[in-house]
Amino acid sequence: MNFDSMWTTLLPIGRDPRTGGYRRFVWNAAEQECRQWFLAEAAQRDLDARTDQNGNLWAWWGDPDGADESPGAVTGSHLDSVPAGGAYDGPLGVVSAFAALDLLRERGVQPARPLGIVAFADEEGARFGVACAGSRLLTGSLKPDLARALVDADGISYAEAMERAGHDPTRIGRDDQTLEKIGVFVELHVEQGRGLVDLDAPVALAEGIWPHGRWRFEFAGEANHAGTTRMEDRRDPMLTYAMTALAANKRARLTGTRATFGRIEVEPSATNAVPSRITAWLDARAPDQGALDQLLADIGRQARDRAGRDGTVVDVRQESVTPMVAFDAELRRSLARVGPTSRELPVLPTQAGHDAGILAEAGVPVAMLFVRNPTGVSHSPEEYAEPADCHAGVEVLASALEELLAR
Ligand code: HGY
Ligand code: MN
Ligand code: MN
Repeated sequence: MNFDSMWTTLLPIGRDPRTGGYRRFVWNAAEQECRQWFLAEAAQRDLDARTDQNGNLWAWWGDPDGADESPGAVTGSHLDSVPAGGAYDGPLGVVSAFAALDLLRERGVQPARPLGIVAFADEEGARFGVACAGSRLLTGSLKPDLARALVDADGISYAEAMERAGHDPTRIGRDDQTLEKIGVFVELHVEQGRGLVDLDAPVALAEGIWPHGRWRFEFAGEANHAGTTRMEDRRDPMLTYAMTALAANKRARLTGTRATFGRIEVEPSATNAVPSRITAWLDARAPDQGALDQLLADIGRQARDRAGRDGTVVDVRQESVTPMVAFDAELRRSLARVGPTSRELPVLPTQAGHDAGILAEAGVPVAMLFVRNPTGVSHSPEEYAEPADCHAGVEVLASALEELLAR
């Protein structure tokens, strides 16, 4: 299967040889090399390749602009990674998309509507903080002015980074012309847990995505000498942060939700100084909106209570949010039988965010396929899928597309 050769070409791009992790961030050199890879695969197959105004990559089999055409069946995922991310989260869906198209052509399928392959820009939001920026800009759920003003850790704005990569940042924003071409979207993704290991199955359909978001907590105190300042005279925001992180973990464990502080910045970050400020980012997720709101309210209250005792001040800002997503049940039912056996594909919920969720919010009928991950680990170089399972994923994706292309 062409899957293997494509996978081998993409694999070394942006990989840190020391850790095996990736740093493919939107508009950086590694991510642009991935874009070149995408365009080369599209060219090899004679597909109509385009970069839309928001930097999302498209490759079309058939004419998506044809007046008589039904809107396309679209598949794909993303090529960017989290810091030190794994190889599969995102790229598996894009490589599988090209491999599935090859399989459809081998099967002699004559599509009744165009087939689109997409690689959405900046799904992880690793560089500028907002997840799924490319698909959110496309649907209009991320406002262009807000996106342009986002800055990375080096103070480079989204607009500047995009311009340096040769794209016009003044044109970003809702793109109806592109949206209208998406009649249905199927995203294949590596599973980010052990659901399929437990079920002993290679591929599943997704049920929906938990509501989730990112919040920035600013803990402000007073910088002072680590030796001469008596313990009782300090206003140390590190303590407020530390207690908040513990409280968040406890609340999440007690309520069946998720709360993670995975990134903090310390000012001035000196070993012999009480810090003046801690900025900490909370990623929180829950099975329903009410539970997520309650979780945030509880963490915020505990942070403020502790700040009162520490003589510090807490400010909480939401940076991005994705409401509950339930994928199209009708579409799921119609794809349930495209699996490798006569059994229906199993159905799993997910706590991870995806561009598929953003399109579903915008009213596009969406389905997702998950491929078994034997380690159950994701957002880490430990993320994995066996070649045989990847091939099974391609087969299932091709069958799903075949069904959708006949409509
Ligand atoms: O963070 C997430 O849920 C996803 O993997 N982008
Ligand atoms: Mn991810
Ligand atoms: Mn992903």
